[in-house]
Parts: sequence; structure tokens; C-alpha cells
Amino acid sequence: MIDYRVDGDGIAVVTWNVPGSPVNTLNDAATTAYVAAVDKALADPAVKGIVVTSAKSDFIAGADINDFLADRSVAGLEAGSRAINRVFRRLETAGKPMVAAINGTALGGGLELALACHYRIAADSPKTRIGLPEVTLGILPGAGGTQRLPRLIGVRAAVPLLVEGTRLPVADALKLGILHAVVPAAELLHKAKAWILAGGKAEQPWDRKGFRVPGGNPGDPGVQEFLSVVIAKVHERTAGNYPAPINILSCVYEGMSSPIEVGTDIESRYFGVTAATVQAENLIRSGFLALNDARKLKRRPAGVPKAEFRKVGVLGAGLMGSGIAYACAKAGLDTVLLDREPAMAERGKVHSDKLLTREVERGKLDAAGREATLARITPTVDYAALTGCDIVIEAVFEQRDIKAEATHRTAEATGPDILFASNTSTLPISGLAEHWPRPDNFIGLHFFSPVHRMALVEVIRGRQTSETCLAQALDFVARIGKTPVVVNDSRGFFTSRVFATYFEEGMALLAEGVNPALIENAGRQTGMPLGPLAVADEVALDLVHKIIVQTRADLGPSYTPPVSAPVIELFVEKLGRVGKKAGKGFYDYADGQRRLWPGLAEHFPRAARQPDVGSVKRRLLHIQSVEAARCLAEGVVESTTDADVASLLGWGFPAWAGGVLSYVDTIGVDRFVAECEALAASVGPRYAPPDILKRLVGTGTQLRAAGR
Ligand code: T1G
Repeated sequence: MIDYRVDGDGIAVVTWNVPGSPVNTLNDAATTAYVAAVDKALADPAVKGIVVTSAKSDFIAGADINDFLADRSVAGLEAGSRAINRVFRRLETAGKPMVAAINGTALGGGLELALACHYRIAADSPKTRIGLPEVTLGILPGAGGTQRLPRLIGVRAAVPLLVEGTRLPVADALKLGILHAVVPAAELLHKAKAWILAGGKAEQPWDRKGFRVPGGNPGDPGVQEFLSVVIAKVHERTAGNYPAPINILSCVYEGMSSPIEVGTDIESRYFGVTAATVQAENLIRSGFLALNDARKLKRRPAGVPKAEFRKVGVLGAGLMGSGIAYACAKAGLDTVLLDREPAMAERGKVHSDKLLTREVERGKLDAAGREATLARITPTVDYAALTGCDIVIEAVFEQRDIKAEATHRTAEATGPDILFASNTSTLPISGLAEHWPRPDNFIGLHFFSPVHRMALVEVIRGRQTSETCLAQALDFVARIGKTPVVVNDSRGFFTSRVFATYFEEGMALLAEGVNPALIENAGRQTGMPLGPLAVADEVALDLVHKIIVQTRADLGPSYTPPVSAPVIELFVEKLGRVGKKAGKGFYDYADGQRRLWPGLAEHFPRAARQPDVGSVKRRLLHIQSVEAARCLAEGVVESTTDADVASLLGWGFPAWAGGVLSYVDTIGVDRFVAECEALAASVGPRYAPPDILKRLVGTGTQLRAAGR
């Protein structure tokens, strides 16, 4: 757990090495062992000073996040913070110099432990990150970070790091004064000891006589103005959806004008109330643990040997195909990028060239890396080039006949025993699989645009997709550094079907005469990245129109078009305003700016009575969650966690709500069902809650816990 030795130079070396985990975390046992080791060094008259380091590749990853899910009480959470604050303060003032020899990433409580040391020296490693990311978990630093960091580097430098949860490379942490030195890894321990042996003092700046906070106290005029700007920005970003950032500012403002012991008590009080919120629970469960499990393929079918990939084929060099080819080549795979037109295939490779050149310009890649990656992409029109591929992904036009031809021709070149995946965003996989000689090897891999930025791949199982195919497709997704979520075949799968309800509802509100600015602001205030009308412009209205036409043709009279259909038809068939790509949709796009089209008022007269923003926010989130609950009931998704991860990564559903289905538990099932039933009566049956929710009413059982 914690190794302890005293070297010949009289320096105690305390080494973190928490068993059973790739990273060190400040769980109770480890913290207790750490304090016991330091106390031993403090009590040993032969020990001149203490160096704290780690035996793992990272220093310390912070508190054990799982602990905050165990005890959800304000009192318990506050007490935990108060206890570690007391201990860190005791060690800090015990009279022997302590050095944090930071050999790798130090985050959250790991950095706070180092801040309570008198000297911080780090190994010069490009992978190392230093920071206090607690706010991204909906909590706040509870081991002195809100008090020591501003006292060390000043309020202006510390506050952005605290409210953003920034993870700094070592060079930036050194520049800011968080670190005292950065040295080659091989010299870390020696240089850490040298500071003590050269007379390093067991003293913190804030304990020195006449200490002044660098840059001034929070109460000083210039600093107060700075803080008020930060508060305004935080409110704009969070719209009060979760309290952590504002509570962090309160810790700084209230704690910094008191002695540090009082400051850390103030911090512990805010820690308790903040960590106990449902938003914190959502951000920990969904924002961290569920995403981690999805990234690690924790749901991969057992018993299937891990698939290795060397060569990939991508059919179609359009926006998606080019993006997929880039992801494959970046992951070191030989990539054949095939198109019907030679020029298109070449242009698809240019897409990677542009992305790689930008990475070189930003210093994220060297020229050799760019060349090597580009060399892996072979643009071609010849299906024979697909020979030897382990997997082929088709990303051709969303038209069945074109997809069928590409699938047939691939099978002729590669044989039926490789994996074949379709990147279709809406067409049922089981139908497309009929064109592959072995439908058990056919699967859907729905990538998101822009591929180089979007982590999610929606993995769609066709009726005949085998478990082996599924497991190997998941291996492929992980191999190219993406995060998979598995869904079952249905029209629009899960992401397209649920996300569409967001912008469809925006159009319905517009047609009801709601002010478009109110609609867009409400959308953003929920925490969605964009308002629904802006999203519709991004998705492209003519694509949505094509899906409506295609679905009407497929389903005939049984098809109920979405509530947005009249608006879509007006914009596409009459106004010719198809979205951002055409420079005009619900917005006008010029000079990199977006402005709501003034003509909206003419086509959608404003209702005399406008709804309040809260009711619009409710409609824009409820509509997504009620559709997601239908998908859960139909088995399109198999768990609330899958739905949550898909919504967070697929379309930026607000993480403070935990994801599109955890939002139901955040609101409370009873209240959510009641509000949806009221909306179904007043707005339309699309809000009618499915039985999977109604049968939970009055039981006190959360949807998340309902075993799905
Ligand atoms: N608690 C519990 N488990 C953690 C953990 C943590 N803090 N950090 C990592 N793990 C698990 C992770 O789930 C995975 O589990 C394994 O370790 C390897 O992680 C008091 C209140 C450190 C950059 O937010 O960002 O301190 O999958 O695959 O890619 O004020 O882990 O093996 O079962 O991610 O090398 C603040 C969260 C906590 C850091 C390493 N700290 N961790 O990345 O490995 S709150 C954080 C990370 C706090 C104090 C407050 C990353 C990493 P499994 P990994 P990696």
C-alpha cells in the first residue's frame, strides 16, 4: 500500500503503491497508511525530511471516486473532507520538510497532497497531467485545493483551473508556480532529496509572517471585478444546472479572507453539500464510471478471442468515409479508401492530410508521423485492393441499391469471412445484411460527424449478427480509440431516433408561435451544446426531409410523420433553406456568424402569450427521455447505462443529468411521468410515457435500478 524506507542520507522515502488498481487513489486504507508512514518519519530523530512519491506510472489519481457513491449523506461527505483537511494541515506544520516527487499524473486529492508538501518537483513527462478536475465530477476539491492553490498562485490564476477542472502539462504547472521544478525522470528522487539536504524549509508561503495572496485577496477591488466576471461566465455555461462551480467560487471568496484552517473548514462544508447532489452522482456514475466501462469494453461478449486488425477497407470517400479512414490510419492500420471516382478517393485522403497538417502545426505530431500516417491510406477505385482486409466499413450514399452493390462487390474481392460493417445512420441493418453472403458477420458501425472529434460509435446488432462478430467489432472500435455503445436493430437505431426528437420539438415550438430566440436559449440552458433549430441546421434539413420521404415510402399508410414534417417541407420544398451547409436554414450564416433568420416571424407568427423558459427547457429534455424510454421498452437499448453513454457521447445530452435516461431519475420517476402525461394531454401523444415508466410510479424504484 505505502512503502517506507529511510536512506543513508537521513531522508525518509514514502512510496504510494495501492494494490489492485493501475492507479493510486486516496481511499481510507491508503490514506491511513500514508499518514502512519509520515508520522513514523516525523517521530524518527534520524530523519531530516520526507520525500513522497509513487511506484506506479502515475503519482496519485485523487480520492477513490467510488467512495462518494457509497455514503451520499451531506454529513458523511463533509466529515471525510474535514478529516483529510485536518491531517494534511497537521503534516504541513509538523516541522519536517516534505517534498512531493511527482513521477506522473497528479489529480484531485493527489495534487492536494502535493500542495500540502513544502516543495513540488515533477518528472518531465509529456503524459503527466497536474490539476484539480473535481468540478467535472460535479464536486469540488475537498482536501484543501480551493484554499492552497489560490494562496500559492493567486486567485486570478487559480480560479479558472478550479472552475474548469483543467489538467495541465508539467511545463504549464511549472510556469504557473504550482511546481517548483521539472527534471528528467531519472533525476527526480535525487533532486527531491537535494532540496532537503540543501536546507529546504518546512514552511508554506501562507504560514510566513505578513503573507499576502499573490495578486490580491478576493475582497480587493480588482479581484472582486475578476470574480464577478467569472461568476457571470459560470452562470452562462451552467445555467444553474449544477452547483459545483459556484460553490468553488464561494470556497475561494469566503475561505481566502480567513486563516487556512478556517478556509479548509469552509471548503469541507461546501464539499458536503455539493458532493451530495444528484448532479454529482450523475456526473460520477455516467460522466466517469460508465464512460470508462464503455471505453474498456466491459460489456464485450466473453469467450471470444480478441481480434487483431492490420488492414481496413472503407467504402465511400465522402465526409464520413474520409473521417473513418483518418481514424483507422491514425491508429496505425493500413487503410484502403475506395470510391467510384478516382478524384473522390484522392480527395478523401486529402481530408486526412489537412487534419494531420493541422496537428503538426499545433505541435501535436511531427512531420514523420504525418507522413507515416498518410502513407497508410491507399485511395483507389479497385475493389481488388480490398484483398487482405480484416474488416470493411461501407460509408456510401444512404441508398439501399448503392449500398447493396458496394456490399456485393466487396464480398467478391474479400470473401464472406471477414467482418463487414455499415456506417448507415438510419437504414435497418438486418435488411442491409441480406447482401452479405454471411449475415452473421454483418454489423452496423454508426460513426458520428466530425469523426476525428466524436468518440462514440453506435454498434448495431442485426438480427443475424453473431456474438463473435459483435465482440470483434467492439475490439475494432477500441483499436481505433473510439467508445462503443451496443444497440439492437430498429429504424433510426437509438441515437438518430432519440436525438431527432430534440430538434423536432424545437420546430414544433416554433410552429406553436414560440419566440425562436426563447427556444434556442432554453435549449442551451438545459446544457445541450446547441439550440434545437441550430442543430437542425447542422444536421441539414434536406437530409431530414429525405428520411421522412424514404420512411413514408417504406412504411406506407402506417407511417406517422414527425410533428416537424410541415416545417421541414416548408423549408426544403418551398423556401429552399436547407441548413448551415447552404448558408441558410433557421439561421443565416455569414462571416462565420449565425443569426436567426428574420423571415421566421413571417412564417411563424408569435403567439401572444409566450411560455416561460422553464417549460421550454422541460419539453426539450422530456421529449428525448420519453423516446429513449420507449427504446428501452422495445429493447433497442438494453440498459439505462447504454442509453446514457450514447446520449452523452453521441449528441451532448447534459452530463449533470447523467444522460438521457438517468434524467428520469434526476427528475424523479413519479414527477417525470406526471409531467409527461400532462404534456401528452396538452401538446400531443408523443409525450405519452411508456408502461416501463408508468409501472414504476409510486414504487420508489429508480429507472436505473429497475434492472434494465
Ligand atoms: N477513483 C477511482 N477509480 C479510479 C480513479 C479515481 N479517482 N481514477 C482512475 N480510476 C480507475 C479507472 O476507473 C480505471 O478502472 C483504472 O483506475 C485505470 O484508469 C478529495 C474529491 C488518472 C488520468 O477525477 O482521470 O480527488 O477500468 O483507465 O487512462 O479533492 O484514470 O481499470 O476498472 O482511466 O491511465 C479526482 C480520474 C477524484 C481523476 C489515468 N480525480 N481518473 O488514466 O487509466 S475526486 C479524477 C483519471 C478527488 C479530492 C477530490 C484517469 C487517470 P478500471 P484509466 P488512464
